[in-house]
Amino acid sequence: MTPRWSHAAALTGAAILSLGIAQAQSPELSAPPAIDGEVVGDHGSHTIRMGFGLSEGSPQYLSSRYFADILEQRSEGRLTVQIFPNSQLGDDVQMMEMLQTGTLDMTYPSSSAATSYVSELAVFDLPFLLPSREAAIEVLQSEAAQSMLDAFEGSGIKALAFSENGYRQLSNSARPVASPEDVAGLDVRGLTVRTMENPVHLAIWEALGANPTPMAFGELFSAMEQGVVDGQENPWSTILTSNFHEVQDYGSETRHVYTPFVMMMSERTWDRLDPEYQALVQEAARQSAAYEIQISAEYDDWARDQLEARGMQITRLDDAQIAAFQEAVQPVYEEWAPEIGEELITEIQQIAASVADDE
Ligand code: KDG
Repeated sequence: MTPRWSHAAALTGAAILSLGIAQAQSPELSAPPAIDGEVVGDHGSHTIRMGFGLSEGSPQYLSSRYFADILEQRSEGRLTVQIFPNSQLGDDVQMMEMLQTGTLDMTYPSSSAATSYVSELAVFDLPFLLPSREAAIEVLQSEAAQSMLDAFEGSGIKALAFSENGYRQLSNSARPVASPEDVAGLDVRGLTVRTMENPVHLAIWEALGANPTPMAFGELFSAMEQGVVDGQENPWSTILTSNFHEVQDYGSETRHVYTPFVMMMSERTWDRLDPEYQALVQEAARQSAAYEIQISAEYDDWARDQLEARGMQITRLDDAQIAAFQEAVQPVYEEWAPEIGEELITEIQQIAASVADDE
């Protein structure tokens, strides 16, 4: 049986105390797999600085710790990784630029933030494209996905692995949302929704009648707190680990987009590493991405239930309600499919359908 560990780091001590008996303190997450590869040769010492937007409690952070542990153990401490979460070093776009100039070694953005480097990544931004997590993971492990990672070559960025950001859900501070009409507002104004800085996401929320406002993730909490935006959309685990429920009373299980993360390194850093270190970095990235995907799935429903337990009113949508959202965002396909490439979309849909057929 896989060992399980109770992950208390997701919550501060104060938060744990304030939860009360009805709320579990942490999800039961699988422990990281044992680190068992050979120790690599001595090719000097390197400190690798890695920055990203999410917090210490997130599956992204926990799996990055595992990445750091693999490198450290298998290099006998010569390769160390310093992790800077919470957008401390910048937002996704800025950190990718820092990778290009060599002022940062690694970052871990949403694929949506990286479409200006590899336009094919925008396929993941299409709404309701990937019907199940199993289908999404099959796509992330496909040759088509590997070609997207390879396509970063020459950009100054070495893309190492895909992992799971997850199904994005709407949250807001204004009202319960069960339909596109609730987003648009009939007698009231449409919701102002923060989106990632990505044109397909803008198109989605325009099609739903919202006022989409692109913004960096690091600015989001205070923008919601100050009422600059009514809402945002992210996986439940991000909503919880970023404490968005403190400023968002309503959640809706829209699952409108499944976005991956891309673990990446500066090409300058990569080129400085001995080939044996490069192979270790690549292997550790794949292993930690697989672990991230596993614990992200474990985290997801737990996070939703936790949000509910902490007072967020969550609207679950039935098939007919989801279909209404799907219909409302149809114009996004009409506008963006030719840009992204009909062939690529069909290829991804076929990979996803092969999983649905197996089930
Ligand atoms: O660490 C990743 C975050 O910076 C960001 O990509 C999270 O999905 C995200 C968002 O909404 O910006």
